[in-house]
Amino acid sequence: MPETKFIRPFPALTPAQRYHLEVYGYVVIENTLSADETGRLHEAMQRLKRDLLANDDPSKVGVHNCRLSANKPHYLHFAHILETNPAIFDYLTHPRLVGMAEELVGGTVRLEESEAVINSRDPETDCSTPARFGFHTGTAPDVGSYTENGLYHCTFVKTLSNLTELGPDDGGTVVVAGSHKVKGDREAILAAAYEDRTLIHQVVAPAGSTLLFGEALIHATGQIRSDRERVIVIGGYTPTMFQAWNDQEPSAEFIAATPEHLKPLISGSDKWSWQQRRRSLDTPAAR
Ligand SMILES: O=C(O)CCC(=O)C(=O)O
Repeated sequence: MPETKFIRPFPALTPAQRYHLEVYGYVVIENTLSADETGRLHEAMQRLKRDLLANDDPSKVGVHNCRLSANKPHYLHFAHILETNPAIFDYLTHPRLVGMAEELVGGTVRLEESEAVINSRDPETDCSTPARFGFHTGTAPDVGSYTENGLYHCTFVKTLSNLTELGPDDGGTVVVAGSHKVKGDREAILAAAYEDRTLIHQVVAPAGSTLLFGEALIHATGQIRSDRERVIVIGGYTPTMFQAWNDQEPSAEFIAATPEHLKPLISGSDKWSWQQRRRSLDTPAAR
């Protein structure tokens, strides 16, 4: 029987995972994806890379409405991967991962963007000096965040899953821990973090793990110092009444072909019928 309802766990995080998210602004959940799911996704990304690079201009919308928004020999950034492969669609609609995003948003979500990065060591990297990073945010404390039941929520959330193993030299995402709650001058926060680097946390996790964070947290791509290629896939989620990222609205044909029970997630069709969902810190995770 085909699915008719989109059932996802709530709350998706254990109290300890929720507390970690509260304090640091992110949590890494290991092995959210099976080896099979990780392998399918890795293969899908390698195929997409080949197909896009075969285009005359990979920055123009090409393979299944996807494009390369950065195209350097050591760094490829893919925008709007949603429509490219069933493995990627399954990732972006993965009930547990969507449940994790809903928990941080504090209610039902729509897909806001779908991206990926394939990168390797930048030949310019000077491994003898401490790394500097391209730190950024997608929203800000207060503007994009609020508190319910004493817990932090953010209206722009990412699930970022690594398809390759990330050791300490493999360039996992870096974040300035706790910056999701700190209103104030970005440069001052960064100066503090570079002075005390224990404030900069880096994702180190087995392939198939997921970093969940809100975009008010200051974050960046880590620095690869090893010879390993890094492959990550990214889902962005917002409350249902928000818009997709620029040029990441799914095509009408793709929405028409999406199973009914997943249409609101993909298209944002629930709009202002947003349903808030609240938990308390001590609520056990649903399985
Ligand atoms: O490449 C990464 O690890 C970070 C990706 C990122 O900055 C983002 O999704 O906003």
